Amino acid sequence: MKRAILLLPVLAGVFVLPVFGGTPDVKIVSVPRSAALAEAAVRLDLDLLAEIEGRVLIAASPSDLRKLAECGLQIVDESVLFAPSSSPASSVYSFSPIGAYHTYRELADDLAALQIQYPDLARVVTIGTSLENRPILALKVSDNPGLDEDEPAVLFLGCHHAREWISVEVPFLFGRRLLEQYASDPAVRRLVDEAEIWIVPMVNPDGHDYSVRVYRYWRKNRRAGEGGLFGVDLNRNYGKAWGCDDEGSSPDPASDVYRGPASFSEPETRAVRDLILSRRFGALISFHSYSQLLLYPWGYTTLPALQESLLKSLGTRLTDLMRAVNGRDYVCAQAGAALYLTNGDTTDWAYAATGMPAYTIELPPLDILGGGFFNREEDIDPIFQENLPAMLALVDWAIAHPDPEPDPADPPRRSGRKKNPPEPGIIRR
Ligand code: 0X9
Ligand code: CA
Ligand code: ZN
Repeated sequence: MKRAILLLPVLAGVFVLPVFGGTPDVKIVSVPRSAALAEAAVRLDLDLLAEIEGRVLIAASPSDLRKLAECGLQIVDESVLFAPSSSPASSVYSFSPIGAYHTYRELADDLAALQIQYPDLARVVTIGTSLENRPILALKVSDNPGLDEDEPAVLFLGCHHAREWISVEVPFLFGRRLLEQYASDPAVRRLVDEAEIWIVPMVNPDGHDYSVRVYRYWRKNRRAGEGGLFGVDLNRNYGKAWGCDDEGSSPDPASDVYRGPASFSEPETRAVRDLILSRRFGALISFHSYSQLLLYPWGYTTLPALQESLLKSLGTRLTDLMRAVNGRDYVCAQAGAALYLTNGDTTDWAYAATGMPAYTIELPPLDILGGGFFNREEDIDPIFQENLPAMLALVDWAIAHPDPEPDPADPPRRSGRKKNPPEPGIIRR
């Protein structure tokens, strides 16, 4: 999956963002890795994006290109490889720079419009502010949305990773769907009445914006670090087993899985943490792409969680529902055992802190041959449709199982219970 693509961001520098879309000013070029390039990168403050098979990808302005040429470096224009995905059929009718996908601005506008259209059911809440000062927006869907009703809450997150554009759309469409169906569908009405449904479609707005404007494969946030290295992997920055080894995350700021200098060093992860600790959350899905998986804790170890059997049986029910819609197969498995180890990921922390079932869904496609991070615009709706019954079922489950108990091995919610000793048998570095 994604990490197999081996995009290893290297040195990056400050540069002025170009205009949207076709990036008329900035080209993505590649140059062979060499001492001359390393020297030029520092001197010219180049925005180095990644290294693939000995070639370094650079987001280069016209003046960068001139200077690179003056250095005698062999430049290959790779821009076409990184063009935003769009299908002419739908984009022709849309003025959006990325077609049916939401930019941050479009998302903010569409969420605001939902609140205006459904004032009795929807609130847009700013749960924090990104590094580049974008409000991190949540849509709260509930009866009496202006009140804290002390109902079980369920959380749907999208876009920890900038390039996973489809992961914005599924939670957004879920919110819209609940609002549209409330009046006519008694099942939806019951869920919205009895729970608070929280949706944060774009946890990483800065990274997403960078992926839209400059470099489609950007993954991390846009933290500027020492030596011009950019980005913390937000899905390695949470506080459960953070940095417990260098396999599940990296201490190297150049890495695509850089965990940051401390747990919750990033405002984006703090925003999610503070939301989760602010009320009674009973279940969570964090959407990513791609691979068609539904993963449950732990991710930091191959050992099972205390609630393994619940996490697995509920997860399997969800994947059964998903498969039934379009026949597309999603595999349910423990994250650390089935995929690869991660530490500091969202769902490990959320499960540890609250005891709620917390799932990562890796949306389609199955693999790079199916398009990798590039889902066609026409696939957005079918992908949403096949996730919808599972999302509804999880809300239903949370209503029936209020107030999860934290794993006794794990930290308590802010409001209450005492900290217990670490889980036996797990060696932490
Ligand atoms: O590596 C990640 O953060 C997630 N995959 S992605 O390709 N979207 O980046 C997977 C996180 C799930 N947790 C574990 N595998 N432990
Ligand atoms: Ca409610
Ligand atoms: Zn991801």
